[in-house]
Amino acid sequence: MTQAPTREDKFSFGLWTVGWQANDMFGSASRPPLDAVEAVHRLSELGAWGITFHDDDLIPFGSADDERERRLKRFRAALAETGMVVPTVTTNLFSHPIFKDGGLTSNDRAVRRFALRKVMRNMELAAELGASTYVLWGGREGAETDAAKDIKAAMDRYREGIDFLAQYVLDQGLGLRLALEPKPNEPRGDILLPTVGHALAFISTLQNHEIVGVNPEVGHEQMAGLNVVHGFGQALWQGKLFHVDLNGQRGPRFDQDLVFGHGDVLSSFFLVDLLEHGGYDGPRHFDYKPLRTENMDGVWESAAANMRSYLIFAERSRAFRADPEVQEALAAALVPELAVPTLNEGETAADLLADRSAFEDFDPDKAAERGYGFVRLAQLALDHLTGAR
Ligand code: ASC
Ligand code: MN
Ligand code: MN
Ligand code: MN
Repeated sequence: MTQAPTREDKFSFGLWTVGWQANDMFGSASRPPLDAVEAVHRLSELGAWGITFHDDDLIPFGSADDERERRLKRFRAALAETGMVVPTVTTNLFSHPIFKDGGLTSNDRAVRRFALRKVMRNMELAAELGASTYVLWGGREGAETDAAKDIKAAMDRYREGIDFLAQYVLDQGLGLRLALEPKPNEPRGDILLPTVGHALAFISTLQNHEIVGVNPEVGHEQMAGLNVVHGFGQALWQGKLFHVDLNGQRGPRFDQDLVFGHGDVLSSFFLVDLLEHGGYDGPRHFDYKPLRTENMDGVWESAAANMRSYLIFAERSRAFRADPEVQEALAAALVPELAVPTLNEGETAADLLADRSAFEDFDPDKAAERGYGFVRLAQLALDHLTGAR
């Protein structure tokens, strides 16, 4: 029933996902380091299409130029051998202690200037490797105490930094679009641009807003208690869903980065339905962490599981939509009617005021008697999702 993943599915993985050695707050690494070249080969064999990375995933922070070149050469060769692409690249502005108060919004101006240079350098590499999206996750942009940060100044510096980087992309012809990734907290107590909504509002204030969008992560929205389908949906509606980070999360708690589908199953189903049928054509990128309990066999098992989950949901979503009973239930629930504009073409306020059926002759109590039948729809979705239909 469910097909094996192919390149056409556009599945991509962060090098830091399968490469995570599972060192957490309470314990040391439970797995050996993973060579980037092996990651490219193994992911390719599993049917993935792309690989993404933070600068430091590929080239350890502080590497000398010849070491950097040596690593890049091996990586490029692995890409050429496998046909794997690098659709997206991002910067690590969170691991080194220099970024403990942030990169683009650190109180220390010298740190902000260093952060800009780190991003610019890696953007050039991204363009050279053929990437079209540059993700910026500001994990350290934030604070633990409100005494520490002048929020208006921080937003000024955030805007200055993003606008400057976007201008650099335009001036250098790097062909990248920037995608900001929201997260409410962790590692900082509170992170700036905590949700998709905050990020979209921020982007609207940018000079270079045309080439800046969002990269929402399933679990990050859920950490904030938000509806992922609504968040991704609004970003898509605004033409700002430049990229996605798919994974799993169980409600508001620490960032679990579970395999996609291993968190909120229903929400994952409706998210895939949105991506597959809502006009998103970017990478299906997984940003997850293989459980610390797993050895390397389990790592590859978990990588395959992400893609399998996605393909299952995609297939179930097609079955849901094709079911005549679902179509009838959708019509009965007036779902298609929401696509009809509320006003007639060219209708003015005077016209609406003159329409007695809209108000004077409208019987709200009578109209309120209608049931929408949403429960029936929800159950049909669950039936399809579970294979009961
Ligand atoms: C990213 C990104 C995240 C973080 C996290 C680092 O680039 O999308 O969610 O870094 O994966 O562990
Ligand atoms: Mn996460
Ligand atoms: Mn992410
Ligand atoms: Mn992550």
